[in-house]
Amino acid sequence: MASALQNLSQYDASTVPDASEIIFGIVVAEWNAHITHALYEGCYETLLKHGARPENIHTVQVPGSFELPAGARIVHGQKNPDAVICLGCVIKGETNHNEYINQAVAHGLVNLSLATGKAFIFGVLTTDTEQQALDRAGGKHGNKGVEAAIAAIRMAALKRDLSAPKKKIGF
Ligand code: DLZ
Repeated sequence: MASALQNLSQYDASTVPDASEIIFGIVVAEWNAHITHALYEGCYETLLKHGARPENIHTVQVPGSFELPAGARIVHGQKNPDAVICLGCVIKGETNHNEYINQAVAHGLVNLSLATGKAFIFGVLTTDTEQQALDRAGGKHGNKGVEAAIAAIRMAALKRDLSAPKKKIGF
C-alpha cells in the first residue's frame, strides 16, 4: 500500500501561491476532537506559513462531521471566504454509520463548491481505526490538515488568477 511508504503531506513549499490576500473559513468537527484539533493545528499553521493573515481566517466548530456542510454554508454566508476547509474524523465502528456520514459530507461539500464556484475542501479522515487516524493527524503519514490547507490556497489562487484582468502588452 502506498501510504505505508510515505508521509502523505510532503509538498514543495516553493510552488504554493502566496495566501496573504486570501480569506479562509475553517470548520472543525468536535467528534474525535483529539484528532480533529491536531488536523486544525496543521491546517492553521500551514495557512500562516504561506502568508495568510490571522484576521482573515474564520474558524467555527460543529458537533460532528455530518454537520460540516451546514457549518461551511454558515461561514460562507457570514464571512464570504475565498475557500472553506472542513476538518473531521470518521472512524469505522460496528455499524456502517461511517458510510452515511462520509457520503453526506462529500456530497454536501461538492454541492456547495458547484453552487458557489468556490472551494470547499474535504479534510475528513475516513479510517478503519483510531491508529490510522492518528497516523494522518501529525503522525507517520503526515497531517491531512496540512494537505487541506494547501488545497485551499491553490484553489483560491486559481480562481483569483483567472479572474484578474489580463495585463496589456504593447499599446
Ligand atoms: C454519531 C457519530 C458517530 C457514531 N461517529 C462519528 C464519527 O466517527 N465522526 C464524526 O465526526 N461524527 C460522528 N458521529 C456524529 C455525527 O457526525 C453527527 O454529529 C450526529 O449524527 C448528529 O447529526
